[in-house]
Amino acid sequence: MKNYPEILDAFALPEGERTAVPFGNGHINSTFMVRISGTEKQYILQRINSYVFIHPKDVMENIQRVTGFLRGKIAEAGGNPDRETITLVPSRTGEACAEDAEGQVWRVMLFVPDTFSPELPDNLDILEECGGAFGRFARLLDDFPASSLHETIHAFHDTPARLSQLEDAARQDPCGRLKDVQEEMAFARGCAAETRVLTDALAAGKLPLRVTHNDTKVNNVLLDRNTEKAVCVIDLDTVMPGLLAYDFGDAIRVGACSAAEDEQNLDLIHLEMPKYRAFARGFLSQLKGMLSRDELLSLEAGARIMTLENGLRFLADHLKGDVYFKIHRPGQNLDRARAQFALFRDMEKHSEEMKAILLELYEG
Ligand code: ADP
Ligand code: GN1
Ligand code: MG
Repeated sequence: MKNYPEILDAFALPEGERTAVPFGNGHINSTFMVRISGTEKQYILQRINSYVFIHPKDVMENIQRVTGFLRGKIAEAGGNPDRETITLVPSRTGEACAEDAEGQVWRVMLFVPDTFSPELPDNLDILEECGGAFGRFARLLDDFPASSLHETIHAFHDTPARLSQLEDAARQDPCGRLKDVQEEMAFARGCAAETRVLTDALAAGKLPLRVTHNDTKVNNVLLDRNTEKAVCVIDLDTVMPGLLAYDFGDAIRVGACSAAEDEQNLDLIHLEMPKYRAFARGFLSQLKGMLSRDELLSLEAGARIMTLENGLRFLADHLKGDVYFKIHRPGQNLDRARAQFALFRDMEKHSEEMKAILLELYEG
């Protein structure tokens, strides 16, 4: 009996005894940390979630192109590309991924050693580092041709479409859960106008499409265990054309919240302005001279809209029977939805203050 998934043998790895243990807290992929006797190096093995990513080869092509580009920029700046971006380990046949007997697609990357990914950081320096990491990511990819990337999940941050998907889930109500979420459904429907803020601005040509990460939870940044400085942005499956507001907003949703994403006591949930400021300072420090006034102020809308959007997505998944986001207890996606809606309501109260901080940090 092997103590690792068989597919590991398909990759160009050193010989030796292998062990793989489940790793990390992602909601989407299945992640293992791999050790091989006789070598210091460690690896990350991941099974790409085929329900979420229906074209995994497109995902891998995007990651190869984007990390290839980043490696060049990092090397030019005198950095270490093996540490500052993801390094894929090819399969024995030279592919970026390998398929198992069930048709599931797997990949292997270098494990970035001596790092940690922050879950709910209270430390403002860590938040500023996370902001800096995602800001740097946007800056380094500023001259990458965004429209040449695959759209790995169609309409990923199309918030009005997310509301429609929630309505579809409610109409089908496959698990009979709709009757218990009437209040949340009413709240979601009341936010229809709000869902259109970013999509309307994009359609009106007010905001540029960039290469964005699109899944900027702070646990998708690795920080150095000793210095607590940002090292690397990971989880590149959703890198595709998008708005900078998505990346800023989704990070604020998690990083500047007073409580966990699935907090059940809604009284504990609010936006923490010092955390917001710290993340924004790091983010904007990397983007000097790149942003118009409209794009700068869109970041505030991004925080609210990404929070609302995740609420819509969690609620839809609760209705569908938890088919998309991994859950660790029954009702967790409903808790996540309620928490996002509570945070969204609190963010609305801080809207003007959020904008003032952006202006002060960028233009002040
Ligand atoms: P998911 O899409 O499921 O969130 P991630 O790619 O974010 O998957 O990986 C899950 C976790 O595994 C991360 O939060 C991080 O802790 C860890 N991880 C992933 N890739 C690496 C890596 N190359 N080096 C070190 N840790 C990693
Ligand atoms: C998922 O993969 P992970 O856990 O970093 C999701 C994000 C959500 C997030 C909510 C591909 O992120 O969009 O915002 O969960 N990723 C995908 O926690 O759907
Ligand atoms: Mg992740």
